[in-house]
Amino acid sequence: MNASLECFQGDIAHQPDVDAVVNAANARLHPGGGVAGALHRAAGPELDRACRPLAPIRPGEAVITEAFGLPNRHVIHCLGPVYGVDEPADDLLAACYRNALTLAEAHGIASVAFPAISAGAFGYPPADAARVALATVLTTLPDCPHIERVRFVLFDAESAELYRRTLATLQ
Ligand code: AR6
Repeated sequence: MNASLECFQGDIAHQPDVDAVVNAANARLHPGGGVAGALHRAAGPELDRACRPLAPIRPGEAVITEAFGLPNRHVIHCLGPVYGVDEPADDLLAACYRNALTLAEAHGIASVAFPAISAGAFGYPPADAARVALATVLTTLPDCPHIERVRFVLFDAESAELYRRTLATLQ
């Protein structure tokens, strides 16, 4: 794999040096809270309008829009599993990362930033979410030759450290 994989603390709505940011969306692709709220606030109402014809989406699915007021070219919207409800959880979470990268590759996108999908309001245990996310990105990247850089953007320092430690165990 030639692509770089990095884990930083930060805000997914402030990643000006990546082509696409990934949204931890809800099924209706509404603004909502958490990652979705931050991205929709920064993108402006045009993002909500662009999302409407694409909704609803199913757990594991990914769809793509323009990024409007965000400093990126695209937003890739993924619906993660609600932990304890949507099963099998690991497979559905893995499908989010795989489908997002496949969509990015099909659009010639070179750099993608992911949040910790499902690890907030959807209740996924953080360590399990980190393991599934990183392992899936590592196994999918060899099939995505256009993608040069993948960044995980974690909201707090502890989560960023968890992702760096987990990545070290997988490489
Ligand atoms: N930048 C980076 N990470 C963030 C940010 C941010 N601006 N905001 C939150 N996080 P969540 P989910 C972290 O709840 O679990 C929404 O209401 C957060 O600390 O955004 O997939 C939607 O509308 C957590 O670690 O996504 C859906 O209904 C992770 O990002 C639902 O929540 C994901 O938290 C989706 O739930």
